[in-house]
Amino acid sequence: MATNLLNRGAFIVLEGLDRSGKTTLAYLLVKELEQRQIPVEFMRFPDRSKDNVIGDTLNKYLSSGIELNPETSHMLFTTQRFAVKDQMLQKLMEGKVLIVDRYAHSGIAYSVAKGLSLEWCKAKESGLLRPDIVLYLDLLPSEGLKRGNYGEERFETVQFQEKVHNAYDQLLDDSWKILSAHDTPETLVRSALSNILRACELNAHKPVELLYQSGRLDEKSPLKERQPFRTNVLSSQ
Ligand code: 2DT
Ligand code: MG
Repeated sequence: MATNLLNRGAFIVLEGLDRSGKTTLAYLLVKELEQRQIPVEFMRFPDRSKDNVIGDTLNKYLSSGIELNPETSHMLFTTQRFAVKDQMLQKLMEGKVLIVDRYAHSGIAYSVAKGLSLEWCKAKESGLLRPDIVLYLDLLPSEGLKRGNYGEERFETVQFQEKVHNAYDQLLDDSWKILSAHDTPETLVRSALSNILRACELNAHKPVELLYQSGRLDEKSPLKERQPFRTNVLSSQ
């Protein structure tokens, strides 16, 4: 076991179709972890902040205010993730659990649903931090319709969500835990929490891996020694 690694936090991603309950579950999980005195931070992608140019552009795109071709929108979403990669690693190394509402898998699934190839999309996400767990909230595409405010945004049609659902299926790997979005919040929290606590224990002394790459971050060159990349323009965090 590596001895030069402090207890790092676990990197947890919540994924699923629109209206699958990711954000609600994320908030409940943060509360549960805080109650247990486990350091935790919540993040979400995309960051729609109007005070950064990419966030503002994506916000307009999602609410159908502007058009972008699929490659352009894909790369804007991806850029936001790379822009905070170092900050995310820093937080994990400080022992914080990261609860992240959507990540690279949304990026790939929604772009594949638009017709881009899986390989092209995966290549763009390669080199990001790899989540320890992806908690996937499995929702029938037709069920989303019955949940509140459906249809307000660009991708909220049953036909499109069906394509996203199929695309998510192609991303499943051993880091995924499938939860039924139809379960009660109490059941979801219980099951998600037990997965998270196990991941905290299992990964505390393991280096963070990289997504869709075989390499790992070099344990001998801690992030602290690296010059942080200036992300002020891209990120409000
Ligand atoms: P919400 O804010 O309701 O989660 O909607 N999306 C998201 C992409 O197309 N690519 C991405 O990389 C990410 C993170 C999914 C955000 C919408 O943006 C889509 C729904
Ligand atoms: Mg949405």
